[in-house]
Amino acid sequence: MIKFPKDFLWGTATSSYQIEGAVNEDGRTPSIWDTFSKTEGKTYNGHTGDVACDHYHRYKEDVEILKEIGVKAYRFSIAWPRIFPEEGKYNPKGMDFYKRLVDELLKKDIMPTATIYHWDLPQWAYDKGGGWLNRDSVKWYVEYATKLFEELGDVIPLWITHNEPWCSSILSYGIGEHAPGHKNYREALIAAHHILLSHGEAVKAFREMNIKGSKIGITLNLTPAYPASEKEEDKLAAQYADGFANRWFLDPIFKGNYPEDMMELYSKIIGEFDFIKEGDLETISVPIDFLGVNYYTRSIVKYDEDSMLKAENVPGPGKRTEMGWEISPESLYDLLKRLDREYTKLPMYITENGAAFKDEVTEDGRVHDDERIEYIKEHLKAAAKFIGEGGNLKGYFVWSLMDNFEWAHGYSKRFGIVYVDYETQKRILKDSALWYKEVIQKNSIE
Ligand code: NCW
Repeated sequence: MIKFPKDFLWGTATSSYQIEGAVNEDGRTPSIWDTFSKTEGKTYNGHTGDVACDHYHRYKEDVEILKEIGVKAYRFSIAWPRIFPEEGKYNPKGMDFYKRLVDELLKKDIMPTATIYHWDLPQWAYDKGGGWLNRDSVKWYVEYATKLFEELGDVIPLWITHNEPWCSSILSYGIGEHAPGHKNYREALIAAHHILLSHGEAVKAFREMNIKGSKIGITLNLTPAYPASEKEEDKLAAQYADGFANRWFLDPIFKGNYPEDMMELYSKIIGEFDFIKEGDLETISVPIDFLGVNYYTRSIVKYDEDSMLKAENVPGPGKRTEMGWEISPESLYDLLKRLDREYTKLPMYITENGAAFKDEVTEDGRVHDDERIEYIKEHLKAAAKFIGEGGNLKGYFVWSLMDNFEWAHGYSKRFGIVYVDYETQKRILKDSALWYKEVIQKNSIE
């Protein structure tokens, strides 16, 4: 039996566009994900978030489920186009939804944890020069974040400025798999820079408002990279893969600079870094209160002279989830140790960890998702090992509370510990939810 610390924060996570639906209600205007998902060929079978889990109307039932599972905290995100449906135009009706949600959570003694930006950029912001490509996006974001702090600042103990900037920049502007679907590496790095800058400016605004009792941080998706062999060239490939996925975001936040090896590599691809202005890195590296870590998988790479990053992914030996991601709990341990050693002694939270598997409702009306239980258990063991060695890990949020709109994969990938029947919107607690409930109750794993 492995015990967790007494105050360990057990939670689950979701995001607005993935669960809410109600895309035209109470003054909300489209986000880039509405546009992207309605563009032919961008999402699996043309799926959109129009209805999703209909959480906008069913939030009370969903909070009831959270209570049933016994979570201490719930991480959700706020939809920017509900709060500012147009540039500079605040929409109190949109804010009311989150006030109702937070009230419901507090009534049930569940700590609200809010992500300010989980990828649903207002379409109006995109229409003004490409969204995050425009340096004004920083100003728009800070106006939005400040409004959230004014209205909900002290009732939300944990604020997360951004979810996975790697995804909202590289995957969205460089690889093109996510909205807005650009494939331009220079743009990807401009977007990443403005997103990081908006993070720093929002932290500054938060500090100036002196919000009592609440803390602010950022969530990064981190993918440890390992060389395929002991060869020096494979080690170099792993160094670049690490720079690409991890250091490009960790270094500016914790060290106040972009990694030099990556600057050199990238400059050959994108030319001048003229979008980095004086003082930007000071802003990006303003002190935060905690780091959110989203961990799903690792990468193994070998040297490839012809690829942009000089690295080519090779499949690892472990089992894979439905996303095709190799399961590697020991890499979570390596990652946490490395963060502690090289970057920060601040509190860390695993703000997302979980897996998509082929879930089916069986004749007994249940979902026997043993693989997910195994996945979560092994990752919790890795987390516990880190804590046992003195690591400052304060909580763990399963991705996700319930099955939802998995971006470009539509509804074809199920990450939930609660099953959603999209025809009827019926929720069924999977075996993993029942198991997680016991873990929380006992504050330990077997
Ligand atoms: S795609 C992605 N996700 C999933 C999404 O549903 C959620 O909104 C995100 O926060 C599940 O959790 C995050 N993250 C991208 C992770 C990149 C992993 C890279 C694998 C490379 C082999």
